[in-house]
Amino acid sequence: MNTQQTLVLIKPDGVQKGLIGEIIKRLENADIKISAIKMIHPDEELAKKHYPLDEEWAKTAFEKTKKSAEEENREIPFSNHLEFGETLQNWLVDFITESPIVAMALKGPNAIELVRNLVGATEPSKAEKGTIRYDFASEENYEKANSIGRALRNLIHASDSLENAKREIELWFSEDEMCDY
Ligand code: FUP
Repeated sequence: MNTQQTLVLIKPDGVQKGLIGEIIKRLENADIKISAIKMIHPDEELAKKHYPLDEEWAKTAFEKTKKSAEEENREIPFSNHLEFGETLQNWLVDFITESPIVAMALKGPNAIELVRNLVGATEPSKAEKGTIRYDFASEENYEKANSIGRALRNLIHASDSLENAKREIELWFSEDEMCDY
């Protein structure tokens, strides 16, 4: 069994919509265990550490956003991933510092992929039915968010790799906050 750890943040929209219990229920029903949990209103410094301006990250996010715009014959006002990355980081920092969030360190078999599958695609309107993003945020899409200059309100962040899971868990939790049972 490939036990992995992952970090989930229930973003401000998830907390505001009263989805904390529903999200935890779906995770626990999928054999995911909570190793640490807290509600926290992050400041700008913590938010920037969570979303560091990394070139690879900016490239991947830019490609996804560009692809979605091209498929819908829309223009996006960014010429390259670096320009996009800076703007996206600001949007994301504004978003996750807006109001309290719930941070969780999770553990379970293939937890990284499993949790991302439960969460669904980045753009909620394109997420599969039955995923958290589709079921509770399907009205949200890149066009709406990009056109008014804000981050996608897509309810959840979930780590996308072993390396990021480790970095993110260490950022949000200290050793003594981690529990085993
Ligand atoms: P994900 O892998 O689902 O976390 O998504 P990405 O790494 O592609 O993007 C990181 C975060 O930026 C996601 F929450 C979505 C958000 N984002 C926007 O808000 N607008 C964009 O145009 C692109 C990404």
